[in-house]
Amino acid sequence: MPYAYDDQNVFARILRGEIPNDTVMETAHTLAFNDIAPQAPVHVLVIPKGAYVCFDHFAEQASDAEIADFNRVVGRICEDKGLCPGAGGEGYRLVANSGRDAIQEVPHMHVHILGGRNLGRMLP
Ligand code: D5M
Repeated sequence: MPYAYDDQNVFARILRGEIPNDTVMETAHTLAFNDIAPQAPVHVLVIPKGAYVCFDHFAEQASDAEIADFNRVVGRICEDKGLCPGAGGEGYRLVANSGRDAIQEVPHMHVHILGGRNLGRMLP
């Protein structure tokens, strides 16, 4: 079944400049901005500019250039925020809620970068 993308979702509207965002980084294929309801001292959302509903849609149908760009933005933000455990930081968590069971609120693929505090165990 083809993926159905709702172009009225809030991140599509941010990408069209219809609603403001607190931009952290922008590249040709990717936008990163602070979450409106931060759950940690660092809570950045990274989204592709392309119309992808969820992680698997992006992973399967985005170009290599889009995927590489997206991953580099995630890595650079972690680095800029001083989170990278390999470089003296205390670490971070990446979350990509996808679909109903994950309670994905916004149907435009996004990764949460969470850090700046002990995030606790996610799995028992
Ligand atoms: O998470 C969707 C996330 O998107 C949630 O943490 C709130 C955030 N959000 C919603 N609207 C905005 C705007 N306008 N700016 C910034 N952040 C926003 P999910 O993984 O879909 O449950």
